[in-house]
Amino acid sequence: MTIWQKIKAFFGVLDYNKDGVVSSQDAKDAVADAKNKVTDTVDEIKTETKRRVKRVKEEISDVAEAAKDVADQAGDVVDAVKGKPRRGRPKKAGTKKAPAKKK
Ligand SMILES: [Ca+2]
Repeated sequence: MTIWQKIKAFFGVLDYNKDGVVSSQDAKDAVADAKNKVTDTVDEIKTETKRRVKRVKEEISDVAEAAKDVADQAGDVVDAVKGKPRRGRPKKAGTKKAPAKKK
């Protein structure tokens, strides 16, 4: 590398906004870009965190739903202990009974 190439390369590093002039504006632009990068990263993290929180809430909701079933079934166990006949699962609204199989 010739001395001139070295000077040009050094100038290229200092001339951050590539306007051909090394000035305080280069430093300002470099700081502004760094700030924007940090802001973008923070925004990405916020979005990802929101998405995960939403997903976790969905899963917790599913667990709560399952826990209700467990509570119902536990009641059936208590009834069985007491000698009551099997009640079966309550029919869900909108679910049709499967057609009877031919023998
Ligand atoms: Ca510049």
